[in-house]
Amino acid sequence: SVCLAVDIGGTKIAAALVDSATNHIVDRHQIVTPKSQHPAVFSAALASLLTPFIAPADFVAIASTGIINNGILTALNPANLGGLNRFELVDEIQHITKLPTYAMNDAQAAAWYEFISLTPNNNTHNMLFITISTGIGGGLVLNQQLQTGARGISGHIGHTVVDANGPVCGCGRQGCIEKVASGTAIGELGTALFKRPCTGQEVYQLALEGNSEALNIIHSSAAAVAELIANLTISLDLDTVVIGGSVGLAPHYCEYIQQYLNEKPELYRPRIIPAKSGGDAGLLGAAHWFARQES
Ligand code: BMX
Ligand code: ZN
Repeated sequence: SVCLAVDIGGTKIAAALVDSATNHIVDRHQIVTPKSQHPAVFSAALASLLTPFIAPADFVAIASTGIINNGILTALNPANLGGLNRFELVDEIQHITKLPTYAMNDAQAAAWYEFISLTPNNNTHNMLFITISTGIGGGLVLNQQLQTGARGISGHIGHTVVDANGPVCGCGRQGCIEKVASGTAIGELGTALFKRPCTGQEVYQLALEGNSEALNIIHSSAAAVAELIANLTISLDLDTVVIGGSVGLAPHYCEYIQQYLNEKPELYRPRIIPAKSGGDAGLLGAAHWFARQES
């Protein structure tokens, strides 16, 4: 069968046709995520992106930012979506495509794909996937089973607190790692430091060019992620952590995480590997996960 896979992130929305037999992407297109709190704006953008892909598809598999429960997207951090905090994702896309439609969280989908992409007969039992991008997302595979959670919440590690006195996150909590270490946070810290509007990408570029203040921002982000990995490893007995997202896969970022972990006792240091499927893990993970329900 052919899957129309959709990946809805805080920065971009990608759509692709995936051949379920081979797990290969045959056609792909992406747009910038509309930043509006009005669901109608979101629906219109999805309709124009998806329409050209409908004819060859048998079903739709969505990986989306936000908590996905019973087909409804609830933003934990509405700031990531221009203030949009509730969207009838499955109903809207079913209405557009007239196809059977399924949805799950983006990081959970990517976690699943990265897990099944590990070499066969591996010894991986407990794996965490972390995406450091617009936000910080996560997906947990425990006892080789993806955890989606009874309410869809499992894996939302971006909202664990790393600085009790830190800035208030869009989720309402103070000092979440997403608020201090995500791509958005890196941009905000750069904006405050250089006293001009900066994106996370610009700050990263400056760090790569040797600007020491920008490099400090990147290092604090990687150090916070390393601390989170150590905490989750000792809670969940993680053996493998896969790093993804535009920041997570940027030059040297994984090495920085590894450096900070190396300072900790051995029990706190799982195997750290960069995501194999880069920006396509969400699309491929949702396609694979829901192909099982279709057949
Ligand atoms: C946020 C949260 C997660 C998501 C993560 C990464 C929202 C809208 N999203 O923590 O559900 O997995 O961001 O999302 O609350 P991305 O857009 O950065 O890929
Ligand atoms: Zn938060």
